[in-house]
Amino acid sequence: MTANRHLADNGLGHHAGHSPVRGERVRGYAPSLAAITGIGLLLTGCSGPYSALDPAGPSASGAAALWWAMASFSVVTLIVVVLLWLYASRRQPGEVPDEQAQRIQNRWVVGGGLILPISAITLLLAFGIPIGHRMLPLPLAEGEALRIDVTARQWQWDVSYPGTGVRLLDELHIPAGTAVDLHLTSEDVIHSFWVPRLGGKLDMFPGRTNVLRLQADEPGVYYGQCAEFCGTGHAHMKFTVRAHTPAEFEAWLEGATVDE
Ligand SMILES: [Cu+2]
Repeated sequence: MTANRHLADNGLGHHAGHSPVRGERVRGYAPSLAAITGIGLLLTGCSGPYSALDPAGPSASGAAALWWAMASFSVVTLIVVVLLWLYASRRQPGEVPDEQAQRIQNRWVVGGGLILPISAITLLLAFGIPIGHRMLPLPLAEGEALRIDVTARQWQWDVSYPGTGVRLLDELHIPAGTAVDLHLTSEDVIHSFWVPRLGGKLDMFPGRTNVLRLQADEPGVYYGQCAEFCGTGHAHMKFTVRAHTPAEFEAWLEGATVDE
């Protein structure tokens, strides 16, 4: 009871007139400050130009939803395991007869070791596979996706628009609201194309072309980064994606097109 009162008194809303010694006060504040700092740090990680938890397109939205579902499930599982552990640590030996203890143990092995993981993986696949399909260049209900070729090299992104002669470095222009298929390859080592707010990452290999479908819901500027360590310049291997309205994009592409 005394300890509880000290905890309450020493929290952020501590009582005036109560004067705990300095050590107690610091110990009382520490958990609250740690919790506030932790929550603050967690929340700052949820937005920003490189946050996959601040999605701006269908592929990224699916990945973020799946992430939240997995994180929530993990937290619930952790809490349940900790509660069970506390319960087990407080039980007296011999409280339950051996035969009954064995039955309980078997139930936990079957439930926690078989039923829970099988259900979790089935759920993950049921939701994860359709979300993964949003990143694949599958046929569209209407028309075709815009194709953009991206070649990575240490430490640049070479971007070209087939049939237009348009070539850019470290910059992509795309129309918002429509699917774009990025044909990704590399000239030297393995790189990985990643625009966290628009979708998942995809590796880029020399001698092979992988196709990633992305879409920005709204016009705006998005940022990308190489997501596979590729040498000393890796950390600076960034690029910008500028999403325009379809009309603005057409105008930009026409203006940039080079007669060959
Ligand atoms: Cu890299």
